Amino acid sequence: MGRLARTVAVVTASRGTSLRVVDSHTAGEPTRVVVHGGPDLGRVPLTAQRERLRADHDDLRRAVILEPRGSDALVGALLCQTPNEACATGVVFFNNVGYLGMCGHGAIGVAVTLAHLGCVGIGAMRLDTPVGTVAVDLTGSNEATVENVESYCWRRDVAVDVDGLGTVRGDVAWGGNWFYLVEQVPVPLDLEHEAALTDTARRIKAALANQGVRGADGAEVDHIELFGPPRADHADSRNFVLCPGDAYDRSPCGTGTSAKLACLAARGTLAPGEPWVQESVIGSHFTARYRLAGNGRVVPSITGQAYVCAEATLIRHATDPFRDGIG
Ligand code: PYC
Repeated sequence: MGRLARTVAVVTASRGTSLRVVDSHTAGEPTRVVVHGGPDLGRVPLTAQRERLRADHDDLRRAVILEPRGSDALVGALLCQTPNEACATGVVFFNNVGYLGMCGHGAIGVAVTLAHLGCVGIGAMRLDTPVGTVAVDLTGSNEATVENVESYCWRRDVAVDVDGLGTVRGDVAWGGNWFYLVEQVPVPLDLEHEAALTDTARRIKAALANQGVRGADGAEVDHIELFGPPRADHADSRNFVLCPGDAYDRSPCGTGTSAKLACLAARGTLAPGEPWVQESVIGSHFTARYRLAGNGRVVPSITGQAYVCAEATLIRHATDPFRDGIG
């Protein structure tokens, strides 16, 4: 090793831990893929890896997502081993407050990132996640279709009394995360009303929790999805999705769009194979379709575009009081 390289190695080692990340955005929603420096979680099922990450390495999530290295809007994706030979990689998604089941925009971001790194080519791959394997078809260096986990409408027209809003009705559905989907909201779905939309969604979420509305197996309904008419002629609907941790999804939300398809299928208003164009609150789009799973559930496919926007080394200096993020 030359003198300069030796000096660099010593300086780097004295800094503490570093993580290699690749940032992308999918329809405006950021994904930060941790490609090097994460913990070895073992070659065990992804549910167990997620629990190990949560129990023993939550500092990684905090360092990657929270300020001063990240932001509340970020979704992190830790690439990990998978016992499933059919999968290109395992992936655990996380955000500013915890861990996600699946993440549709994130899966598109991971596929585009893997291609950017030269790890995969254009074509089909599978990703292993804590809620099941998903198939990803990378159709170009910036476009992919994710065939998500089976999705279903769990309860239709569930009424809750919401502070300041009165009675609100919505469906509870699974799309890889739990959603409450509301068709009629008194606030326009525009960015200039972001604060009011966030407040509305937070009140609805609190009402669900207080009034005992939960998903299957008592799961918390932690994503709120509000719908309104689209702006673009080619779109079918516009949404605003509040994620756990109170950041709104800049994309139309892949798991939220999956939940929407499940509800449309349950109501008989969208046929298998028919396209559904979901617009986000920032005006970006996903095109979605479903096929029937044969058990009353649907298998959604979500197509979207992602762009790599940064490659970086996150440095967590040993003496940095905010090496694990702020908060
Ligand atoms: O695209 O599924 C999604 C998602 C979940 C949370 C943020 N984005």
